[in-house]
Amino acid sequence: MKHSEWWKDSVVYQIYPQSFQDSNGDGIGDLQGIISRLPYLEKLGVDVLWLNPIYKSPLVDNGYDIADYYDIDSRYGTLDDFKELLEQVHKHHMRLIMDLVVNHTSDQNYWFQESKKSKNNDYSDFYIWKDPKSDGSAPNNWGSTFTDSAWEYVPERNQYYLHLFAKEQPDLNWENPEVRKSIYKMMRYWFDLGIDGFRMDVISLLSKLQDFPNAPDDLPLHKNYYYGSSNGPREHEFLQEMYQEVFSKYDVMTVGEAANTNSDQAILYTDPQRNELNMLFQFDHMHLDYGKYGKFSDVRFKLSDLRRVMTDWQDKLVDGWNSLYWSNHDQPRPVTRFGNEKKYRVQSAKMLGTLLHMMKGTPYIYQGEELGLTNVNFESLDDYQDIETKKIIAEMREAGERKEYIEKVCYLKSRDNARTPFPWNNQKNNGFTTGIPWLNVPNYNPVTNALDAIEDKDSVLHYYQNLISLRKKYQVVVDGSYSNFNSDDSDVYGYTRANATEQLVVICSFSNEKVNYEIPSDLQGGELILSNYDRVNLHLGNKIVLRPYEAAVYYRR
Ligand code: TEU
Ligand code: CA
Repeated sequence: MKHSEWWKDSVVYQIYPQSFQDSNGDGIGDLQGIISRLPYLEKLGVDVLWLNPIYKSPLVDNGYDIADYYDIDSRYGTLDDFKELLEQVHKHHMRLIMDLVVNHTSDQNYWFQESKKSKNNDYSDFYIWKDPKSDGSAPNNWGSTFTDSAWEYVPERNQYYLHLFAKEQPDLNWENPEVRKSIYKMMRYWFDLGIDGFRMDVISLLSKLQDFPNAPDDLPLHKNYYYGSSNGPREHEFLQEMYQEVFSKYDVMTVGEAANTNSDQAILYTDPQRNELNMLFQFDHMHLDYGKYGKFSDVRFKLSDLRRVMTDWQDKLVDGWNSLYWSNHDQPRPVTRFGNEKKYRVQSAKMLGTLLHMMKGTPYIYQGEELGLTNVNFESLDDYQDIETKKIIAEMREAGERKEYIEKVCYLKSRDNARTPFPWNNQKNNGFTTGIPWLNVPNYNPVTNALDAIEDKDSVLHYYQNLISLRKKYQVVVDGSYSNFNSDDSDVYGYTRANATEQLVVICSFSNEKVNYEIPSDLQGGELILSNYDRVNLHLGNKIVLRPYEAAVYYRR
């Protein structure tokens, strides 16, 4: 049975539970905290809430290391709290999707605890075990995101196991039908409880090349990590099986996180005829400012590159569907990265929101993006808690990088920028907790907070509210086809969306200065339905003087 495609006209809001709202003073955000903030989210107008992992976990990688797929971690609450949350989300006219982490588990998971004991128990083949090379070294040269080698030796079995992430995150063996069955069963459990979908962690890594070949030496860092596991030979077979066994039975949405996946491969995942996933998180626009240490660089993106990759995905996914995002719990704040966090913080945050939300696809808002939050000044490198940041700091120190450089790239790229507690007001700890926040940044002083934003009619928050409402008002925002009309401008990104009766003309400036811009003659004369500046004095005939980071959306019939 095919279900309705409600996710196409939805806006998703991502909640990082640990950092959203603490309800009991232990400094950790929790489920009751989220319940207490549902009115804020309903008012914002978002349709779907996505929660980062809240399952039982030792939190080596903040919950992406699951020890028990069937239980909620006690830091966040109980299963009853979760059921209450789900009911309340639905009462507030929203839906709830959970994170699904099935490429790997925690090493504390019962499956792994059993698996590592011997080569002949029920769980022996649940993970990827390989014999050492004759000299005792690791089976191949694969690297991992959070450690040097992707292999860890276990004496009990005299074997290595594969972990593409931390050594406490062993990769599951998807070749084993028992693994797949166990995962599908667990997925049905959550759907039977009533959840509305899954965000599927590193879903493009499930199927590994079974001869486990060495990666070529000259691959850039971020490619080496997933060499031999990205879009592997049985990937689509597994997802089609998952669809038959699970998704086809429920009216739910699915979004796969797909590292190392290009737009041609994405078609295979998202073409509805193929019965796999609804949409993917792509990484091409996240890789535009990579440098020597991969993500941790001070390279600034180029608008021409951004326009090229965004247009590529918009053009390619015609039968499939795009997910649209600037940031998440792994990425820095968009105003800092793509806008101007100082002089034009508010204007550039609104412009970035406009560019993204008017594109074709389902937009995702990461908590705090709707306030235009910036990256965070950590006073000392020791204050970072994220496992990825810690690894890269050690690596750069070892390479002899200057302290100032390390501080700079961590400021620009650390995942902790997005993981700081949500600022609700200007009370103690910005209203996040009455205790000590789990991620405690000395002298943390966010540029704004939710309460101020609610009171200020020109805030980024109100603008986002408006952006979301346009999707409900104009069908063309949902179904219009995309066309980029200025492929060579170094300051301005312009595109149209069009269906049979309506057209949108979207113009966004990425410049810190005023720029003269002429709307192409066949696109002139629309009604201005959205602007991040006062509307007066915008037009000079058909020429517009675009002010710094100005965004304008025109509507034509
Ligand atoms: O991230 C997957 C992923 O591709 C990461 O390597 C990502 O590129 C990196 O964090 C960027 O800095 C997912 C989760 O979103 C992330 O939080 C987890 O740490 C990771 O999987 C392992 O589960
Ligand atoms: Ca708490």
